[in-house]
Amino acid sequence: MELTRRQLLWQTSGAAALLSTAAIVGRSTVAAQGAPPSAGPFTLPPLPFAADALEPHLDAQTMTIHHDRHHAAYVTNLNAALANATELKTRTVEDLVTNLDRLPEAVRTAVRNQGGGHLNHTWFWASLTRGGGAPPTAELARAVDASFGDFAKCREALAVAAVGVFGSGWAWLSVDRTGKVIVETTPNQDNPLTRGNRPLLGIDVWEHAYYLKYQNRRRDYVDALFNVVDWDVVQQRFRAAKG
Ligand code: MN3
Repeated sequence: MELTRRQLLWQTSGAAALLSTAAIVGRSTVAAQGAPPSAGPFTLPPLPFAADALEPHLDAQTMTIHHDRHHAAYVTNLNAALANATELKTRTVEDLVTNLDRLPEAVRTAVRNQGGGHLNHTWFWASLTRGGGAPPTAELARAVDASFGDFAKCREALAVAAVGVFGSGWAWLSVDRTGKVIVETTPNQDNPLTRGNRPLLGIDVWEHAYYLKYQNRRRDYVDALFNVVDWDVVQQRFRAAKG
């Protein structure tokens, strides 16, 4: 389990991503968990913690449904969409989402929605941990201060962006093309990689992520989520994005 977690840390790095993405989306991790074989090349990675590990902030029932049904559906649908696209099935989902505009039109929307859903959720689970992590330090802290003033203002900007997403989507802490740390939002299951940015932390604001416990109180969910963010993981992603 620890190995899985460490592999997940590195998903946004260049060379490291190429090495680890197979494990993230992959056969070996799931096989080790005894999961049933998937019909396609993409498989559902197990949650890197117990479903109740993030209680009381994120409840076990929401986590179970979110992972076992919603994330699983993105994987199933992605495999179905690419069933006849032999040349695409060998690529990583990160690569597919990054190069969306170069994909055949017949599969582009499916990769955007289902591939994006698979990728976004894989990263999401990996950025959460029981009890949360210490605030950013070192180079990430300096970059956050440079962009937002301080960490509290950064968190507030991210929360405000998350609350402001109309309908379903994500709020992100990302690194833009110039290396600056920014807050951005994407609709549906779009990912900043498609814009050329590097995501550090995504906040899922689809209602399936919070409605059972928080109903329409999205801000309460976002504030609670900050209690279980693993900022060490965010920092690792920042280093990889800058590297
Ligand atoms: Mn979700």
